[in-house]
Amino acid sequence: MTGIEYDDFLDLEYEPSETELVCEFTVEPGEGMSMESAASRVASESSNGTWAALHVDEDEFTDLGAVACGIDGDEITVAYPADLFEEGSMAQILSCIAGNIMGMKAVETIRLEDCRWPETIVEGFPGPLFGPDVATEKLDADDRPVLATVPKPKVGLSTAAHARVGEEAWLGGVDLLKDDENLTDQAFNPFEDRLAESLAARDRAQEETGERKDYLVNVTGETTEMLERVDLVAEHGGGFVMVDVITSGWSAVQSVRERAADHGLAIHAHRAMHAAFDRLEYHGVSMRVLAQIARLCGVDHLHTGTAGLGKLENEDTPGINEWLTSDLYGLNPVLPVASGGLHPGVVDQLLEALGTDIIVQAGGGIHGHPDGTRTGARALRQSVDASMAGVPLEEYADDHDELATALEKWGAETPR
Ligand code: RUB
Ligand code: CA
Repeated sequence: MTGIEYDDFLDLEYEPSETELVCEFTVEPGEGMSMESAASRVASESSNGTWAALHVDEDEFTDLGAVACGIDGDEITVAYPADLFEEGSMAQILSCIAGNIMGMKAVETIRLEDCRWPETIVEGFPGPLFGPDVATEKLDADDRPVLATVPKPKVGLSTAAHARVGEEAWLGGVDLLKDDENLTDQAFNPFEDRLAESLAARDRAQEETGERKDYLVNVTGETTEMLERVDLVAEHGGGFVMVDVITSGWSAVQSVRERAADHGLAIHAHRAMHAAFDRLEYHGVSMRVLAQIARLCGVDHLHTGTAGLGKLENEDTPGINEWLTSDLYGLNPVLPVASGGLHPGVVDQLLEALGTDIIVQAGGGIHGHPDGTRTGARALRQSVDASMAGVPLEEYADDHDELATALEKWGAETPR
């Protein structure tokens, strides 16, 4: 018989092996609890322990206990044996490393900050089908950032108005039209009508500009419904689907990844609700970890913020983007999306901060242009061209009126 108690899970001498999943947490222990006890309880509750001491027969038991192996100020390190995890199930992994421990009284607060994923776990996941290759495989963006827009107002436009806004933006120079997170299949703009009309507009815009264009249609819904929508996108000749990955859940994302691959579709991941997990610095799950999960599950594009240049709070956009494109046992990289309050006047700063291997996505920053959507799209494209050529925006605006008007309206300010 071997005993399992909450305090058995601490070993500060322990060196995690290459095959273990290693997680970093920020922890504030519960009242009257030492950091050592809190760390041990985190390792226990997230693997095979519970509050009561247990006794098991070793012949009938595989020891899958995690080890709290590091404490550094308010940070703890926990190593998990790979056999604790079911192959290819993100839901199961998260039920361990971000499950009960998020609410246990032994900690006042706890935030999962970072993971080191071993090859054994990574192998169980597909990763992105395309990633940054969409720029050349599905679009004509080559070395410049891919440009995208989301029609605003984000809900309420009729199907015809939505497609018309998209067509104007494509004609002005953006590559991708994107639905917003809360536009799915509502009465004012039904999914299949929108899909058909928007793709017809895309075809006209491609014909007129000679550039490949595409549509990020939001397939988010109940999982079976979502898979049917993925099929419809393929039937109608679309090249991408968009999914609200946090609100849909990772199992649904995994199902979409499988179905999208059957059709050769790329997945654009919107992250609405991520801030419920990552906005607080002392509790929840970091955006960095959410991004890691998204890459494993196989999205091609992921919103990671604007390095503080937009309307929303951002956690370490450059660091997250670097992780998304770093080497991970041969898994394809993810193309990061900068979005939320962007306009032509901040594009030079954005590319300076994040490089050019990104999607630059602007809604209000295009449709709010005083001369309308097509002109707004031109202005955005001009700001990218100027930045790529190393020409200051003000100077480029001397002979580019669309950009000049945008700069007059918004300057280089970060909106709130
Ligand atoms: C863009 C917009 C998107 C956000 C999501 O509109 O609201 O939903 O980019 O945020 P606009 P994030 O360009 O008018 O601000 O990309 O940070 O997840
Ligand atoms: Ca590129």
